[in-house]
Amino acid sequence: MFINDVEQCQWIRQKFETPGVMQFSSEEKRTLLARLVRSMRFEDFLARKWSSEKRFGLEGCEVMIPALKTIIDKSSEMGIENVILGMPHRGRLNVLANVIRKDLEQIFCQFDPKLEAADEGSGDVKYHLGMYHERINRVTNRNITLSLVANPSHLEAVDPVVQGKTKAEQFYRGDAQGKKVMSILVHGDAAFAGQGVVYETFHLSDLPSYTTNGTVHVVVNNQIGFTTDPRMARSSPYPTDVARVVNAPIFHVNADDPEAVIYVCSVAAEWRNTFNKDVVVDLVCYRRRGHNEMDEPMFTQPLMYKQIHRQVPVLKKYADKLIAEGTVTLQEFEEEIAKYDRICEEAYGRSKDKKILHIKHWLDSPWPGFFNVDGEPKSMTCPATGIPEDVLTHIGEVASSVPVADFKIHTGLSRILRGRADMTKTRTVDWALAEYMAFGSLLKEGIHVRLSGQDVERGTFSHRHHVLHDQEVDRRTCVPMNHLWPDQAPYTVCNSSLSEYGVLGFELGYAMASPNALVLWEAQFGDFHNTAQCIIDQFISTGQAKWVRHNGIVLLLPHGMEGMGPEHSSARPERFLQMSNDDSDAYPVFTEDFEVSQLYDCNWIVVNCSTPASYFHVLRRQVLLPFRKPLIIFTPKSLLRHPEAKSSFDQMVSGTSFQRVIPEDGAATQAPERVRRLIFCTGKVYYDLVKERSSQGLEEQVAITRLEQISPFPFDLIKREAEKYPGAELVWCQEEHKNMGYYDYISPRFMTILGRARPIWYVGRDPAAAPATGNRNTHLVSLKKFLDSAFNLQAFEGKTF
Ligand SMILES: Cc1ncc(C[n+]2csc(CCOP(=O)(O)OP(=O)(O)O)c2C)c(N)n1
Ligand SMILES: [Mg+2]
Repeated sequence: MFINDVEQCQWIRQKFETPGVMQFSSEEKRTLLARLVRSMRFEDFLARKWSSEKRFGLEGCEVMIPALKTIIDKSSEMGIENVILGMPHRGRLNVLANVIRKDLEQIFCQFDPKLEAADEGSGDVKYHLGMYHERINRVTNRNITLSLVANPSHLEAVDPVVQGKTKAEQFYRGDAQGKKVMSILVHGDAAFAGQGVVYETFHLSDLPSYTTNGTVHVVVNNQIGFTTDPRMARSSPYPTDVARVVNAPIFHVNADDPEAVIYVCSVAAEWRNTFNKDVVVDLVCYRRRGHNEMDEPMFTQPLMYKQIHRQVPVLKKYADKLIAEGTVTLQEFEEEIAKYDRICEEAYGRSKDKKILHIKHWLDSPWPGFFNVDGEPKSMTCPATGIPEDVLTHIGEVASSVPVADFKIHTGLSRILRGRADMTKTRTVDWALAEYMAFGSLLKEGIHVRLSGQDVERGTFSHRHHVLHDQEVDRRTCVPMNHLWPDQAPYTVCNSSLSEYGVLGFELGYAMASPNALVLWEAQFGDFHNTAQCIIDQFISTGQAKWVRHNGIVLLLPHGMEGMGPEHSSARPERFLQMSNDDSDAYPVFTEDFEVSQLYDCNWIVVNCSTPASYFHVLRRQVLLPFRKPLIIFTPKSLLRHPEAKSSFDQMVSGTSFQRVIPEDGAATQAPERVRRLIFCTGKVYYDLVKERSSQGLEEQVAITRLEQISPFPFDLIKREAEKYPGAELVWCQEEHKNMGYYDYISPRFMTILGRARPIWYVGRDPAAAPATGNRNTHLVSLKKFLDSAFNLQAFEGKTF
């Protein structure tokens, strides 16, 4: 035990060291036996019917089912109404059947190889799917909602997702103490010890904006193998090490002693309810079969498995005990078994009638009212994202003020606020103010906004300042965004722990809970997202395809080549674009709702805004769309303070909306037929290009058009732009290296939309291994070199494509 709080230690001591604490009524013992019967006979049934199928059975740790049910019963008794579970493969089908109570035929039909998938994405294997179920808890007779969050193979990746969803459910219910909503995380012993995200998740448990007020963790610890020596249970090393690091109590219990297991589980639930802290129950068990049912464990562990095969199953042991002490008769026990076997057989019969697999039956987070009854968006339009001028002005005024009395802010900050006041008066915004306008206006419309990440309150680049700190009173803070309107939705801005994997997973889970929120995660610098790659690959890019679950999470990834070295430069746009599912070779049909239907069909949206107004609109569009898609935004660094990177209120007022493409609007448009070159670009390089064009006096010969939305690709608008300048050479210019950035993504799409009749020439940095040089001079030389090529009108003469 690694608890240094005396009260907590005494509490635990009293629970375990008081003589005779572990007393059960015969009713409780019979319930335990019945639950063990279900647990064991479920696995037996699957083994009999589908002997050559993987199911990751629970044999050896059948007690996990009564263990989880005890935690739920006890928590329900203490007032919990909603339990969110995350768990890996081991025993998952059994948990679905016997804890969550998924219909058995729904589970059994998944074993039918002929089951046809409804057209709802690419799906997932049966032991990854999620589930949501509202029912009456039989023991407490109270309503309880149980959900099991869908997860990928990647062990433990679901942990922070479950925590985020739990936090959100608590938040929306005003359950600040976690008395109504809680999470349970089940772990394998090896994954629990080895996967760093376990630690990242535990670490969030003590941070105010991330705590779920305690989680009960259950470890299925089959690592130590089979032993009859009870001391082995105490020497199980791995979970203990993890618990030591995270300072949570860990209760080891022998899984062959069902009464001890359920006692420990009820103590764990009580601990959580009493102290609002995490707790670990380590079920020390063995694994009767191989890793999966197709594995032969005797290949590698012959002696251990000889012993395991001699081990009497826990159900038989416990039944013998209860029969011997007279709590049940042999006949009652056999009837209990026969009853459950019959239930399984009948469900099996019904499962054969199922011909179609609907993944939506396995949805873990339904959003009632958001879609129509068929689960489709209610419309295929997106309202204009502009807002009335007085709303902009009001937000600007609050953003430049200190809305509480006697609050002394830093003089440097006063200067920043004065700057915001001036911008508001002159009807302009910079990046930070545009973000304020987007968040503030959504809050007005009842949309909860949550921004999380390292140092997001101030902003990595010290531009945001969403939390004001009193310079004279320690820890006195003020969030002006929460002082906009009396009946606004709440704004949460929170500095996270120094984690990407855990925190991004958490925010994704938070965004799962409700569609009526804007949930954003900001990376300190864009490249740090790669330590959260598993969340991006396994959940964000693929989540909807696998689990029919929409998610509107926004990733803010600071990006830009500014001579800062190989890191802190690139948010790796190429990676996101490579995972975008819009077809590069299919010439689209330009229907009236092309823009929105393209968004509906894609797996995520990738944008790189060049103006504050663009950023404002895309944030608002994210919530106004009639469906949810993850949004990846490459955000600027130097543009945060660039004098040209400002937008007028005119670009944000009612009637305006997000422009996927911002066409050239200067001198070149006067006589487009005379334009020699049309440069397409995205993001910050636009400002370098405009400056260079002006210094070379090429405004009439060269047009510059910006892609604000890169994916899904704005085929329609690109076509229009290219046609506007029939005599122009088309160039794609990017500041990233050729094998990075956007080029590989945009190039085939340009070819498709241009019918391969005109080339799109590349201008940018040469291919490279590292995303940016560490040498400032090399950076500037390569910048000059590609800007020269961009305006060298002879550069591609005579070249073929
Ligand atoms: C991140 C990750 N790495 C590797 C694997 C492959 N893998 C699947 S199960 C497993 C063993 C898990 O052991 P444990 O956590 O003890 O669970 P058990 O199967 O013993 O219940 C491994 C390595 C995986 N699924 N995820
Ligand atoms: Mg294991």
